[in-house]
Amino acid sequence: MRLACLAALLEAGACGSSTAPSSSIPPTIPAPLHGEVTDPSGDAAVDARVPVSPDLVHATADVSAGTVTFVIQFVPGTFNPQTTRVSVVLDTDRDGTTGIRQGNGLGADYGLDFVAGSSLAAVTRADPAGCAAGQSCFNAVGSVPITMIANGMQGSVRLSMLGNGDGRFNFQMRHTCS
Ligand SMILES: [Ca+2]
Ligand SMILES: [Ca+2]
Repeated sequence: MRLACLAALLEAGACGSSTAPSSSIPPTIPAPLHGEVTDPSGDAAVDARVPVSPDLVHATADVSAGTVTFVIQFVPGTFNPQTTRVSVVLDTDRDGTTGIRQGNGLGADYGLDFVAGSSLAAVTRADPAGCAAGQSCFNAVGSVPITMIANGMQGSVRLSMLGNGDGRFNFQMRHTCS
């Protein structure tokens, strides 16, 4: 996946913030998980193709009932519902040696490509063997709808589309331009 204009790099683990389940919750039902990352405002790289570069400032990932929901927000006035794209890579097994190695050691097993103009986010699965052979590193496994929100967008993906993990994963997010 070519990253046209790198404006922000966020990373976080969607785990750790939940408290121990109370005795009224059966232990077989995982507590909801929440991950949150922030990025400085005013650091968006200038891109000549768009009048205003989207400036990513905040993203959350919430896992509940077998679904992970990403909410991505920009500095007011910088999100463009026609051209803004956000690429997310997910290390769903939290193992840097599996998937596609990222610069910081994260081993991306799945990807999400939020394309605001299409109102869809493509879901992709890493193909380390194909990638090593010079072919595609991520292959499409489906897509999910994007919902526009104030100054951003959100989308939800069933964990069954992401290898049926337990909902604990590390992720990185990059703003790109379409
Ligand atoms: Ca930013
Ligand atoms: Ca991995």
